[in-house]
Amino acid sequence: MGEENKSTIVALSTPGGFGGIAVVRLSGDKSLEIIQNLFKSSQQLRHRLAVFGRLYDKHGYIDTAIVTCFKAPNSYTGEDLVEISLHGSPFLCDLIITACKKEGALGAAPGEFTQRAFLNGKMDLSQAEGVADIIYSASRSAQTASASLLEGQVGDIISKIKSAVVDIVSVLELELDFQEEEIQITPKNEIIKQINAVSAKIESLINSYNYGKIIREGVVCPIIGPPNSGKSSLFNAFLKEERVIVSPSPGTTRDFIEESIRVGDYQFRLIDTAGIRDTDDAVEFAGVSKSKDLVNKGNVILYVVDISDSNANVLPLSDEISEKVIYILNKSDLAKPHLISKLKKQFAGQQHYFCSAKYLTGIHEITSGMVKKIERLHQESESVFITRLRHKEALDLAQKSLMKSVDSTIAGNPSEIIVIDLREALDHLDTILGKTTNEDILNNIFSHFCIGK
Ligand SMILES: Nc1nc2c(ncn2[C@@H]2O[C@H](COP(=O)(O)OP(=O)(O)OP(=O)(O)O)[C@@H](O)[C@H]2O)c(=O)[nH]1
Ligand SMILES: [Mg+2]
Repeated sequence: MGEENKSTIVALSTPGGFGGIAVVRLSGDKSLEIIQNLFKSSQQLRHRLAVFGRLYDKHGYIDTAIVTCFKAPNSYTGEDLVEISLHGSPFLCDLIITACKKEGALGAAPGEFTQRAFLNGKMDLSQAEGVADIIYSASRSAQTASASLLEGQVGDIISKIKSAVVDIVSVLELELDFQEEEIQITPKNEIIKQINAVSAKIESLINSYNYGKIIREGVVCPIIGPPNSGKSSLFNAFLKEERVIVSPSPGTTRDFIEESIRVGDYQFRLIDTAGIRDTDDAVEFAGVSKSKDLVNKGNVILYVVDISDSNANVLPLSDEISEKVIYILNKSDLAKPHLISKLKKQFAGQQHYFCSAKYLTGIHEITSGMVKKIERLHQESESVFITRLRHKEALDLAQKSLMKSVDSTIAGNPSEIIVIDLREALDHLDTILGKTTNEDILNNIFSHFCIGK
């Protein structure tokens, strides 16, 4: 895009509400003209210079403000852009936004500033997604991952993978051009080897999503166990111990209560569940479908056992789930000493902690253990990893196309046929960068931004 006379947009870029400062942003061809009609200062407005002055609408004085102008193309959006910092009052912000609209600006849609930055070539689509992610990041690990996305590290890796594919395509197309002449043809084995090398890189990025998803969305951490074992008490104990960062997750109706805590570099989404029936029957356990779903979805599962009950037993779990489980041997304040030593032996092979959720002992050890479990996953992962499902899906499709091209090469198909699949792989990789992404997907991505970003 970037055509002239595109609309000029305005929005509050800071959260609504009262605060020390609020920032209203204008972007588009008329930004400078609009601010000049509303702002009076003894100093001239100049590119990148913060200028102090006073804001007026046609009814009179509004507020003092610092106005910074950025001339196209050297601005966030690539267009003329103005940032107005005024006192953080919803009423004052409304006045100045209304005044900008009267001067011809339109209210910005969610993410429209960043969408314009993308359309004007200031960033690729993966970087734009990084902007949204860094705003919503709620832990050090999420911040680090989104900063890497925003800085273009994911985009760089995708570009490198793309150029490796382009190299293979070039070799095959060169052969096409010189078909009539005697030129050295690259052996099919060599082509297959090169495609497989690219495919291995894609595969490891796809695998990194396991960890990346946890980082971006938080570690899903259901608290399960028989009725009355102390799950809710443990849930409350965590919330007292660690700072709560998010209230119940939005949108979904569920019987489970979810709260997030931050431990170390990670955000854990603790989910208090209803007690699972006391049964030896693993199948019956699995039949409780909601709990089952949650257990399957869980990244770290806290299994609470009431050790004041000397008959308490633990349900058998599949290997896949066992790997994610931490046993919480609760009510240690009531447990008989001989039982504790028996339990230590019984749980020797599994990650477990003794605690009293009621008297808040052993809680810190549990949270450290939860972090340890996640860090193990991290070590298995790439240094740059993908955090967004959209990227994983595009990589999956690219991978499929590469595999098709290998099959095609093995089948002895001519170069022009092999190249079709390779080009398809390139298209899928391009959707990550936003080069061949359709309008609906773009709108969907930017609609998840806040207004003013
Ligand atoms: N002495 C002692 N009592 C505890 C401890 N943890 C929980 N309790 C008590 O055990 C009872 C059940 O605790 P909850 O936290 O409600 O147990 P729950 O697993 O959430 O129970 P359901 O939701 O019914 O499945 C309550 O009376 C708690 O006060 C503990 O560490 N020590
Ligand atoms: Mg409960």
